[in-house]
Amino acid sequence: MRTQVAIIGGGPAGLLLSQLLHTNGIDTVLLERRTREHVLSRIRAGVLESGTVALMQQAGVGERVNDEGQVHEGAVIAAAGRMQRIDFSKLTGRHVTIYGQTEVTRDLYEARDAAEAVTLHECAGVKPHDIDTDAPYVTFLQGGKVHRLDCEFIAGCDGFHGPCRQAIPEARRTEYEKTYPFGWLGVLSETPPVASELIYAGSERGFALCSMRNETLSRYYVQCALSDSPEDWDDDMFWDELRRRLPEEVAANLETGPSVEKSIAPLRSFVCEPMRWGRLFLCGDAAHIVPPTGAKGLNTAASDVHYLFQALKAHFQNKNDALLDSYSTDALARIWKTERFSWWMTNLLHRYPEQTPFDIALQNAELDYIAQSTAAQQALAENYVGLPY
Ligand code: RFL
Ligand code: PHB
Repeated sequence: MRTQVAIIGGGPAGLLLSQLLHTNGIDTVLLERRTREHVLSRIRAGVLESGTVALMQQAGVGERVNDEGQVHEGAVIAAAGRMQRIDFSKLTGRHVTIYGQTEVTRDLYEARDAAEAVTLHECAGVKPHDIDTDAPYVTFLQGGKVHRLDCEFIAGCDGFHGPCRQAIPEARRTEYEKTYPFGWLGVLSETPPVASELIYAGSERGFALCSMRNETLSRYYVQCALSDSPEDWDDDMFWDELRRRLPEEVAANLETGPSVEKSIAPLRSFVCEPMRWGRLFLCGDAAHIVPPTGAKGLNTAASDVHYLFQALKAHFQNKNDALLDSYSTDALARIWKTERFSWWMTNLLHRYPEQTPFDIALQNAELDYIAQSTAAQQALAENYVGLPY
């Protein structure tokens, strides 16, 4: 088998890259470890930057997000006794769109079907070879047989646990990591959202987030211990804890119902440098992770896709490799700013086990500063709606 770009991983990064390349006449084969149903059932991100939506439009999958995505022109920070609305539109002239990652991946898989693009599911033992030569290839096991895919480039879109990052020699790779001493317990419920905009709440009992997917589907989170498992939390416990962390007037409006999904995600910041080795290019969670507080995971994967797509297009259409050569530097410059923002927002709103009264006073001072300073609100809004590519 031969293709121009072998894409490892069929999450949002791999699917979006493949579709963008396909619409520009560049051939790809996408290798995914899991079934399509499994990929489509993972409940993850819900907030899209306008740059992410623009990329979907460029890839020809913008119709449903345009029709069904909810435009949000602000969000609320509810902490230190006040509810502070951050007005994205007024402060930045921009907005975010509420549209689930499940829907993004569904739209992309449907576009692949329509384009008859090659997707191989349930590929085991996927391994990149000869990435530091002009003739890289990938081997994998599918249907009980070993296959070889020859290509010109490999895009490592295989998420945090995939094999691509490990293919960069350990001695030449630097990994920066910070783990947080808590996780997020998330619940999806078929109830109307408690408010029309997202509410990020900091409280003495810890962080909580009120989010949504549409008018009848809500997504809520509470900060939890890393040792907790979803079975430790029945639905009533979850709703009680969520109510306690919200301002009274919000809690009073909370409509509860049975959870349709419940999961715990640990919080982590992680960056791998460089993001390129020879003809292997890492993209998305394969190269970096952010804690979900700033809603940046999926959006950062999309910004990598933007840089890599432009670079591959310049190579194949104009024989110009300048953007391939600067890919790692260009992508990392934006990633580090997003890492900073996600870390900052996490620190602002969570309770830490070892937190001292001094630390808490600083959090309150910062929240007070945000409430009083348009410049501080603008900095938050500018990062939240997404920094330019
Ligand atoms: P993904 O989505 O992890 O996709 C990688 C794909 O690669 C496949 N794969 C392999 N394929 C072939 N061979 C192998 N050996 C492979 N190993 C792995 C996987 O099956 C998968 O299909 O990475 P990608 O495309 O970079 O997209 C990134 C986003 O998915 C991610 O940043 C966000 O979902 C992060 N994230 C969240 N971000 C937000 O902005 N808001 C959220 O609320 C939010 N919640 C979450 C999240 C990530 C989570 N994870 C990864 C545990 C909740 C969770 C639980
Ligand atoms: C979500 O809707 O799942 C969501 C929204 C905002 C975040 C994180 C997750 O910051």
